[in-house]
Amino acid sequence: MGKKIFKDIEEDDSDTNVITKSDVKIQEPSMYRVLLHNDDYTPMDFVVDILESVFNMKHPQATQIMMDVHQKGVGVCGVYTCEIAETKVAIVTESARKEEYPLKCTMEQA
Ligand code: TYC
Repeated sequence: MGKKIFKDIEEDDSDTNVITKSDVKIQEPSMYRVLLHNDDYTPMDFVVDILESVFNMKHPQATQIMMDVHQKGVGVCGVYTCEIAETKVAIVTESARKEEYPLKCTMEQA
């Protein structure tokens, strides 16, 4: 998990090992979709507020995504690195539980 850097050490005839810039390969971090799930009890306005405050959406997009989830059952709020996705899932879940709403937020590898 996270960033892995592989360095190939080039041997040459001299006494030193040289790492050239082109030998440093960076593996891109895995990305995760954060999903919101529909339920019958969480108010629509609360879901729109979450999409605006946690996922930085403007009101029209937040309303669209909320309605999508309401009608289809599940929808993507955004795609993030693992730690950021985990944090957003935790913030959404804690905010909902504080209000005693059953809103479910999960993540899956993209
Ligand atoms: N279905 C909810 C209602 O009618 C609204 C809702 C939308 C709930 C999206 C959760 O992820 C959700 N109040």
